[in-house]
Amino acid sequence: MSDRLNDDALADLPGRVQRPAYDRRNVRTGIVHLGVGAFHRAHQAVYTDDVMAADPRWGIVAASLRSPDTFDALQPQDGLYTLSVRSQEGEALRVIGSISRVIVAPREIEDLLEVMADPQTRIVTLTVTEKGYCHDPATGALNEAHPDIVHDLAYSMNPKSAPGFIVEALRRRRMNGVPPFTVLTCDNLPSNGRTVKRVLTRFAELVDPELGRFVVDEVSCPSTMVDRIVPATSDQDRERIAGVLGVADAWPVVTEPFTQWVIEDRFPQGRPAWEAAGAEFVSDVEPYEHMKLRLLNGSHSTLAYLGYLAGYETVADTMADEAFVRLIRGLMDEEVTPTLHMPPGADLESYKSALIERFKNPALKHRTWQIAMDGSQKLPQRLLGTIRDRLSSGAPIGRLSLGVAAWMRYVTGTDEKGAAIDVRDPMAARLREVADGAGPSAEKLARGLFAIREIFGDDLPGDLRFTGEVKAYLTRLYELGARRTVSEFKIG
Ligand code: CS2
Repeated sequence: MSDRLNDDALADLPGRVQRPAYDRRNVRTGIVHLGVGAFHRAHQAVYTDDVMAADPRWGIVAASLRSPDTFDALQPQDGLYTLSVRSQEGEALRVIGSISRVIVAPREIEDLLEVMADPQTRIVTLTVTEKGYCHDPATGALNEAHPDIVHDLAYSMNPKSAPGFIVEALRRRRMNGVPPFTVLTCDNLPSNGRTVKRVLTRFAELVDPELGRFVVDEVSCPSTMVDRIVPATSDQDRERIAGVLGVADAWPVVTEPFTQWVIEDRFPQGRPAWEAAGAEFVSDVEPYEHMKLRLLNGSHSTLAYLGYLAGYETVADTMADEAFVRLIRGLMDEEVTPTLHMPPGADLESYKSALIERFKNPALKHRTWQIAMDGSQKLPQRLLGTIRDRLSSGAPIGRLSLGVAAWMRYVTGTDEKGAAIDVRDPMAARLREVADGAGPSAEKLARGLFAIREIFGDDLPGDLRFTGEVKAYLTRLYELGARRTVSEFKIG
């Protein structure tokens, strides 16, 4: 018997571990996924696994656009991995079988393009994180100076980026008379379907104006709202899970019980019946997207920067401090909720209370440092859009501004005790330069960062109420530290 999770090991797993309810040999490929990180494996791959018994046409070929790590872990496991759902009540384990093959894009470019161009592939899903769209976060337009885009436009048959792969595969399909696949983005971007369509259209136009028209007219890019908290897997998780399985799983994923997926129902080539697994199909995702990005992710980023600076390792540790709970509840109730326009029947009160409980889940070790990553790509849709709405109606922005100030304090790269912060961000070098130039001056730091228009746009740096509040809170963060700033928080 194998000492590793794989098809042969399934039959001998202990009874408490749920396993695929279908014969994996009958599964065909209907979906290609780009960006096979933990989030995809704890979310879309699970919804798909749920419907596979009823409809085996939707197996997933999943590609890593960069590192071979996921391939190395899952290839010896026949694509199988364990989903661990953790809460205070305990842990439920389930083996997911919907991923039939993992491809490492940089070394198997042609294989990936081939499967994307195959008529059986009807949907290309994406979780490539915010920065993977190679767009300008403030405007949502393709960043034509992005090194991967410059490369992919010059060598369009050998792409590196997600837009490069998708457009080349669409070009091949068009040439072969195969209808385009539906492009389903599952990243936390505002109007994510519209954003990916804008980026793909521009990229295609630059390759060939006719291809650009084809993308505009023929390619469906429904928007989605995706939600499930999935912290990075730790070695402790691996050990604990292997202990139960009786075999090793090199890369299980650990998540919470909550999961939500709201999708616009525009799939000209068909789709799995994901509604049978709990997904919600609607005609317009935008209100849900705003709700989630602004309430969940806006709070998450605020907690991550302030919590990290206050010395808290995880979100749950941060939320064990009542002052942070008060701040976040105030942020949601007073500053975000008035900007949301929900359809009748949506219950924001329960949603927000559930969010507080989800953030408090002590069984999840979601590091503040992990969420703090890539702030330059996240701030616009998580905090700045809300701030713009509030400014235009003259409403208070205190807690939102504190969130932005905490990000500024964080990206200086030095914490409150003088230790280095490992700031991960595609703009890290530029942020560092501003911070170094500013020295200990809050005023200079704020001014330098506001000038980055890819983040703050052309409008916010000129809004004195906004810049004044952020500077005031940044000064407090320097003087009092994050913990006291939060516990003594008052508006203005
Ligand atoms: C988090 C998200 O890392 C982050 O930036 O805010 O990944 C968050 O956990 C998910 O969006 C929850 O659905």
